[in-house]
Amino acid sequence: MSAIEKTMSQKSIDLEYKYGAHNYHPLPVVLNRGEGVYVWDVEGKKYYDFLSAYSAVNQGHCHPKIVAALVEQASLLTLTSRAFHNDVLGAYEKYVTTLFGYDKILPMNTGVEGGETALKLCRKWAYKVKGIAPNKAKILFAENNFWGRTLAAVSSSTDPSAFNDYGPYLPGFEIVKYNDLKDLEKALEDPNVAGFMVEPIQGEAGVMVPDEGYLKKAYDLCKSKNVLFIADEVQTGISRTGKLYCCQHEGVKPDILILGKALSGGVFPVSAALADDEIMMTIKPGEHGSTFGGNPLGCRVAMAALEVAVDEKLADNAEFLGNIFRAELNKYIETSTICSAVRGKGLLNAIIINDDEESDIAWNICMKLRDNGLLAKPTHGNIIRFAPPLVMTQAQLLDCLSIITSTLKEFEI
Ligand code: IF1
Repeated sequence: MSAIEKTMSQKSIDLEYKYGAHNYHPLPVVLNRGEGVYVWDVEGKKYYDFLSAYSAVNQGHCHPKIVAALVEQASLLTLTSRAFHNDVLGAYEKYVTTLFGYDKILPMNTGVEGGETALKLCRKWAYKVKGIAPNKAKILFAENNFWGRTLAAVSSSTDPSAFNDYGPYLPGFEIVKYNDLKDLEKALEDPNVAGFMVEPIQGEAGVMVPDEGYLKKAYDLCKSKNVLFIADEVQTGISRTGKLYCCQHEGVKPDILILGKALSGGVFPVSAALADDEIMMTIKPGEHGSTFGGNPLGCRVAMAALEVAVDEKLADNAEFLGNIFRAELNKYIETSTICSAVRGKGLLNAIIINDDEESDIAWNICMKLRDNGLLAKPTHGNIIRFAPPLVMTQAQLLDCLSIITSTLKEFEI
């Protein structure tokens, strides 16, 4: 295609290809505007966003209340580092710990930093409180977990595309089968186990929803062995699954709760680890932190994002619309030759294309969805994740269901 014929989108894509690392394979669409459940590409085409930046934009794109908080604080004070106090952090900490029911919060930036913080708290607690011998603490993770891209995160991964060629790996991590209480119980026999970190629903693994009662029983097994239950709610938190955080569906209060993504409504990187004092106070001044952690800009944005989630009852809306979404898709699946299941909770859902992981049918379906005005992306080959912003109306959801089912029909055999 000559330079003259190149579209604006293609020009942007070419720049990324030439000057950026090739660490992603994005859907070929170039976005330049977002508002609520919609995004627009540089050619002016409008789409429903059915990924929400992997559940970071639960409050909808560019929510006016969150943007206003960003703009106002950005003109006052953005960053002091934790070398000094600022007038926003304490108010933020009080608001979040009260809302989630914990003694304290350790503020960080990205979701994986929240996970790293939780694991460091777990190890500190293991040595200072549980009394495990130095450097002997073990932490359990679920098979097919995903909690980020750091060396600790990939050291706990069972996905070769996540850990290949990144060794040597961090020791002291062990894997148990997800949604398998027998496997967890067996692993907990080791007195050096200090924690079990788990996603209440495994997002990247393909929206794997465990059996009803798994989280509560897993929590109880951990408590029976004085092991910390650590919930990674970076993707399932902030109203996505129909509760403020997903463990609440089973009345489980994790010993350490990890939040990120929609904690800031997708406006600024904000994450956190929440815990009660017995755990949180094991880290002393100077033993953990980050330049941006607890910065006033991120704190103001996060408070506004949480207020939106609560005031606009996003959890109730996610629950209500999620039930409609799964019911309608289950009707479609009854007569589908390519779609074998839909699963999820609230507005974190996925459909399974009954094809092997290697086939590109899910990718082709997402390309056609794009042409039809809806953006989604496959996870692991034959699974398409559907996670719109939680501000969606019933009418918009029904419109999206019509786009999804009519697009799937184009691929029926
Ligand atoms: C990528 C996946 C999703 C997460 C959970 C912690 C983190 C994530 C449950 C780390 C991040 C993101 C990372 C992003 C794509 C996306 C993703 F496909 F990678 F696996 F959502 F499923 N815990 N997930 O889902 O948070 O450090 O990224 O802020 O790396 O490609 P982060």
